[in-house]
Amino acid sequence: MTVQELPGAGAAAYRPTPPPAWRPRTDPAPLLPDPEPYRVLGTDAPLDRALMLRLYAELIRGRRYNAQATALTKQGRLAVYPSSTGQEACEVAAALVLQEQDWLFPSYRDTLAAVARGLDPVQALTLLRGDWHTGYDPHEHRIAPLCTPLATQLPHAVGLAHAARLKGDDVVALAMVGDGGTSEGDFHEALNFAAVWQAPVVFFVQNNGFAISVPLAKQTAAPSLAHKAVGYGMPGRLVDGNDAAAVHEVLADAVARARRGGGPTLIEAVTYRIEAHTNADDATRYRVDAEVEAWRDHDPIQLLEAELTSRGFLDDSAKQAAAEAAETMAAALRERMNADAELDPMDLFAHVYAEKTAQLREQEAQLRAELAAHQDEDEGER
Ligand SMILES: Cc1ncc(C[n+]2csc(CCOP(=O)(O)OP(=O)(O)O)c2C)c(N)n1
Ligand SMILES: [Mg+2]
Repeated sequence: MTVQELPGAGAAAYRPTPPPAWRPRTDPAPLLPDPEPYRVLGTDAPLDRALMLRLYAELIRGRRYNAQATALTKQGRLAVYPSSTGQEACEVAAALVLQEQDWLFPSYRDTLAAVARGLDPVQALTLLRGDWHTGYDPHEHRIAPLCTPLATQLPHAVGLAHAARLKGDDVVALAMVGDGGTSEGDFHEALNFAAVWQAPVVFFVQNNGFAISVPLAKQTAAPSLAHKAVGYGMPGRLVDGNDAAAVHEVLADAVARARRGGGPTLIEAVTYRIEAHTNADDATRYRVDAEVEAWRDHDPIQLLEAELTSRGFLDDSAKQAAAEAAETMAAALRERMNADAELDPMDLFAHVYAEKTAQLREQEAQLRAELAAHQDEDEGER
């Protein structure tokens, strides 16, 4: 039975609109991204001095945090670290544009965004150390767990934002995802639901050029990732992801739009992953040094520092204060990460299911028996 044959539908039966009357439901023109990534630094746009200095201090701290976390992997204190070196402008701006009641939905690459939002740097690394599932209470800072399965954080963000709107709560969700994550079904589903529901969500894609070894050209044939927005009926924005002032402005506009009921936005920040995918990856196998060096000349810290210095916003003492604060953070992180965590291996089985499956119970019993046997051996040796 087709829709037209529905019993009782009568004169009101559905009929496809005949072609001459067809019009786009939404004018696509305002949804289209700028032809070039939006930039602020290097233009004569006015800059908010206090905001720029805050961004600068956070970028310095963020770069130091990335370096320290990477060093901890080499010392065996951290299992794995996906560095956001070179992407700090995106990480920091994402944290700064949100209000306290808003939610951040980060991916595994975005520990820095979580830290810039106020999460304890050690708690942010708990998962990557292999100690515990998330390592922090998501509700405390309104930061969803750092998400490893690509793009699955996006439908979660939409669900939370939509639910908040139905309840009348003033909440915006900002969901971060990589260029590779845009090829996942979850990306499509999240954007479609968000646009249909006009949910207060901002989708923030950090296009850092690669999904592990897969370059963007093999990932998509779209004119840009921002163009994908048009297919769902939301605006797409393209921004220079290494221009902290521009990223902050574009994200802040999208968050404000979502907050006033204007619906979702898709933002593509064009940036570059300076380090390998993680410490477990060898990037020299799939890209040349010259490319990395070219991006180093477009470094987010250098761009902001040069601009703020030329505008007379930044002097040597402010630079020194930022560097010292970053060193203090790194020293504390080192010290705390060097302490052995006290872990109970049986915790592996807690919080996986509300009711443990038979297989999980069996594994739990097996581990308990093995641990008891080891304990007996240890006591026998004494
Ligand atoms: C659903 C799923 N498929 C595959 C993977 C394995 N994987 C981990 S990271 C990654 C690349 C993701 O690249 P991108 O989205 O560009 O993020 P980036 O690492 O560059 O920040 C892949 C394929 C995964 N984590 N989840
Ligand atoms: Mg990527």
